[in-house]
Amino acid sequence: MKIKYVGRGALIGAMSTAPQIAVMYLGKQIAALPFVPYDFFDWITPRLPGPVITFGIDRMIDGLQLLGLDVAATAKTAEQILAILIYLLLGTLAGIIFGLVLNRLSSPSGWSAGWLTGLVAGSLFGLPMTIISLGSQEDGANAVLAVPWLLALFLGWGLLFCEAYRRLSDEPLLVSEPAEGGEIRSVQVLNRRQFLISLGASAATITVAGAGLGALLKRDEGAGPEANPTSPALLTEDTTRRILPNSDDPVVPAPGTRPEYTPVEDHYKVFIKLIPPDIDGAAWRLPITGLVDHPLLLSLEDIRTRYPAYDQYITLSCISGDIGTTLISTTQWTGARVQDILAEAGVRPEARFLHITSGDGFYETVSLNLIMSDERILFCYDWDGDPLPVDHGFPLRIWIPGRFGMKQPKWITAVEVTSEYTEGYWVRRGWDEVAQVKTTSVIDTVAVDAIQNDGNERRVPVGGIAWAGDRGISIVEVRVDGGEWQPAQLRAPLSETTWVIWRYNWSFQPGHHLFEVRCKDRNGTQQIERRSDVRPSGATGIHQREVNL
Ligand SMILES: Nc1nc2c(c(=O)[nH]1)N[C@H]1C(S)=C(S)[C@@H](COP(=O)(O)O)O[C@H]1N2
Ligand SMILES: [Mo]
Repeated sequence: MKIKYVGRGALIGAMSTAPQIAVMYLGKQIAALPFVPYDFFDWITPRLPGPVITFGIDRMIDGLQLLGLDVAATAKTAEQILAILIYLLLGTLAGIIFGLVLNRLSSPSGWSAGWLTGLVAGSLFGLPMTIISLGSQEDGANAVLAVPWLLALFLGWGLLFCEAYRRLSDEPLLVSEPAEGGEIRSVQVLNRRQFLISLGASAATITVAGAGLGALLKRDEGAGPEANPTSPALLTEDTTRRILPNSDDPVVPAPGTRPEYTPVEDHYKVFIKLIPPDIDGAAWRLPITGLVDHPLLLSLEDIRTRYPAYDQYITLSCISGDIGTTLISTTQWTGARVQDILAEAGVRPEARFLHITSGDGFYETVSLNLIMSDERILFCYDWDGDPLPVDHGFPLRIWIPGRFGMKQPKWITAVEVTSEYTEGYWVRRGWDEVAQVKTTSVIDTVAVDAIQNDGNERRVPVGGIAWAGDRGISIVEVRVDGGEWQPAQLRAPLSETTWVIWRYNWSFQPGHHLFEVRCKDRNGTQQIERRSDVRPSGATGIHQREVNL
């Protein structure tokens, strides 16, 4: 009996929630109105214990890899789908709970005010959701429109839910039309069935139409910095004909090696929110406050023009990437030295740390000792000669050589100079405090379709990357089928802070083979061969590739 009620509540809950999601999505695409499934997901994830999130992320990455998908490109989409499913589940759960309550209330008079019950149910579900959603909106989001919009959507949800529940209940719950005659029961059953079918059909129609229209109207999410360029001159630079500093190097990458310079649109992306903050570059100001003699309030133009600009080819990598990860990319970064900006602010002697906060709620603490000992640390505003893309931290992000991405905030909104240490966003969730990158090497290709004849020998180009952050790479070695380690050729890197492309010409033998690679950093320190997991300090181990020839 109870099971039946639970099932009914779940069904109607889901049927009321699906079209609501679709209409919300439409509102988001047309008028940038709040989309509660994303807001709820972004609200709940930082409140879950760190291991739960990282476990979820790991399983998702595993799943995507199992499906043969490019993790860097699909992780966000998968997360967004997950957010929608979670919200649908929430609506289903609300349906179950309200359904059970309604059954309790369905004593003779309890139902006479069906619409009132609907409004109450809608408010009970909608009020917390509205508060969460409004709390997550960026400054400037239109609350004047958002509040009535969400109110209408949730009251509508409650009315639809209660009306459908009443109509589908076995007992004639609403007594305003008393049953007459003997065959009324079968008529009711027929009505219920018809009603269920038409409810399902309308829910499906609204869902499909809303989602489809929404997808059609999808606002161009990448339009941010391009839409209001702060430095038009830089946009005219032709980046397709960029001449790389090592273009005359004799070591040619083995065919199938990843591009040495990652096209910006292919650069891996990691961020905590489902949708990155879209900051207005013209209105944005960076406050530098705390233990300084002269607090600063800098515009993007100030940072571009008041301090010398430095270009640096940089490889960035995510600590959550396993051995052979795709969460690593290389581009040219441009910015001002953090040392130069702090010199103008005048850091007081008792200051020890920079506390950096971001537009998406991310935060990280950087030690002043580190900053004062490394002039290369930059506040960056350009990538590949153009303003940072929205996804990559427009208008400003920091670069700290030799550290994983998790220590390097994007979308910086404030810098406070302090004497107090506070744990950064991911440190608080159990990841390494220092997050120094691990020395790593990867086999990208065993290019059997590019065999070269070298005298009597047939040689197969094998190649990939090696990386040790700013520690550089001195040696890469390859071994086949557990034999001797053989040195590979190294291509000059784009800079001392990028990966190195290596190549090894292996003399062809048919059969099944195991290829392995290892490397040493510039100091001669061997990469750690022992296998360890990504958490908490980044993966170690030897990358392998099996090939059937
Ligand atoms: N504000 C903010 N900064 C952030 C993050 C974030 O979620 N929010 N993610 C960090 C992590 S974990 C990584 S790996 C890098 C990724 O930078 P990218 O997306 O530009 O490649 O940004 C770092 N900076
Ligand atoms: Mo990361």
